[in-house]
Amino acid sequence: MSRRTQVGIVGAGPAGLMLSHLLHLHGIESVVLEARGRQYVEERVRAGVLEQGTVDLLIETGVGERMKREGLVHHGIELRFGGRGHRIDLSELTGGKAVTIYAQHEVIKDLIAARLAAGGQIVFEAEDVSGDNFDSSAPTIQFRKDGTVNELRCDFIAGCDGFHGVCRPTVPADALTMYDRIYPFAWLGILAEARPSSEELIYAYHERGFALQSMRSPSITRLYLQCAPDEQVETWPDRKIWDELEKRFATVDGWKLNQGPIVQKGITPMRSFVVEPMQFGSLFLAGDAAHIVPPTGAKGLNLAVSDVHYLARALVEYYRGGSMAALDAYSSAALRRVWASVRISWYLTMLLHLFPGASDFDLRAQEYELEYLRSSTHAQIALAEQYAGLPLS
Ligand code: RFL
Ligand code: PHB
Repeated sequence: MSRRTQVGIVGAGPAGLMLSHLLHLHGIESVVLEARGRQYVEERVRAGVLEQGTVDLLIETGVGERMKREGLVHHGIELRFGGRGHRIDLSELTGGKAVTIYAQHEVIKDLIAARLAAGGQIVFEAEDVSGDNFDSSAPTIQFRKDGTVNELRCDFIAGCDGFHGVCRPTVPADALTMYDRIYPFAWLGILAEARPSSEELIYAYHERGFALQSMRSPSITRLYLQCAPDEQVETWPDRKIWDELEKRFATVDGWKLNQGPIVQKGITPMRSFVVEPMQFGSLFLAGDAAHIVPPTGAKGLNLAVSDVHYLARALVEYYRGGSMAALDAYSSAALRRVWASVRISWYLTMLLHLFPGASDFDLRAQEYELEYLRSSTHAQIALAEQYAGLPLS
C-alpha cells in the first residue's frame, strides 16, 4: 500500500508525538510510525522532571490539563553532602521558575489521547521501518504492518526514534560528526510504594557514590543509586538496595528514609552523545535520536520537546512561504540548546558521582566545588537557571 503525508515521523516518544501535535495545531498533516504497541509506550517508565518551558508549552498547546491537576510543582532541590542538606531555591534564584514532577509516560498518554481525538494517525507495531531518498525532496518510509508492506511518501521525515532507532544509522557516516562520552558507572533505579521521604528531590554526593530521591506521586518514591556499569539488577536484592540508600542519604541529624515494597527495578547506563548536524537532506533528527544526556540533570525529555519546538516552527514557516531557510537553520538553533543541556548534565554528573580511580586531588577539588555551590549565590543562580531550564527562544 502506498500513501502520502506531509511529514513522516518515526517514533512515538515525546519528540515524535509532540511534533505531530504541534504540526497539527498549524494544519500540517503527519503520520507517526511506532515499532512498539500503544500499551508499551504508555507504560514505559522513564523521566519525571519537566522544566518550566516544557510545562508552559504543554499548557499553551492544550495538553497540560491533567499535568496541572496531578503534577507536583517543586520550587527547589536539595544537594546533600557531608551529611547535610543544602537547598537550592529554584524559584527565588530564577525569578519564579519551578519544575514539575509528572512522569514521562503520563505525558505520552496525554499526547496520544490528544492526537487520536484530533484524528491523528499513529501506526503502532510498525515493523521494519526504514527511510529512503533523504537526499531528494521526495523521501519515503517503508514499513510492514500486519504482514503488509507499506510505503509512505512525504515532504520531510522526522527521525524521532530514540538513541537505538533506524534513522540516524541510515545517514552516510561521513555526513555526521559524533561527540561521545561514556561514564564509568550506571544508575540503579527503583520505584517503591513508599511516601517520599522529603517533599523535594535530593541529589546526594557520598563517598560510597551518588544517590537521588525523586517521586512520582505522594505515595510513590523513585530512587536511584550509582552502581558499576556492568551490574545486573539480580545482584541487587531489595535489602541491599535499602541499606545502600540509607548509607548514602544519612545525615548528621538522623534523617529517615521511608521504605516500602519495590515494584520496579532497572539499570540505566550513563552517556553523553551529540550528533552534528541534526539534518541530512530532508531527514531531520530530534530528541534522543540526535543526542543523549546522562539523567543527572533531568534534561532528556525536555530536550526532545525543545528540539521539536524548533523543528515545528521551521516546518510551519516552510509550509507558509515555501522557503527552506528556517529548516536549514534548524540544526544550529536546536544544537545551541542541546549543548547547553549536554554541558549542565555533564557538569552535574562530574560533580555528584564518585569516579573509580579518582585521586585524592580529584576528590578534594570535587568537595570544594560542592562547597562553592553551597556558599555562593552566583553559583546557585547559574545552577538554578539551567536546572529549571533555559528559555525556549
Ligand atoms: P524515545 O522516548 O526513546 O522515543 C523513541 C521512540 O521511537 C521508537 N522506535 C521506533 N519506531 C519505529 N521504528 C523503529 N525502528 C524504532 N526504533 C525506536 C521507540 O519505541 C520509542 O517509542 O525518544 P525521544 O522521543 O527522543 O524522547 C527522549 C526521552 O525519552 C529521554 O531523553 C528521557 O526519558 C531521558 N530521561 C529523562 N529526561 C528528562 O527530561 N527528565 C528526567 O527526569 C529523565 N529521567 C530519563 C530519565 C531516561 C531514563 N532512561 C531509562 C533512559 C530516567 C531514566 C531512567
Ligand atoms: C526521575 O524522577 O526519574 C528523575 C529525577 C531527576 C533526575 C533524573 C530522574 O535528575
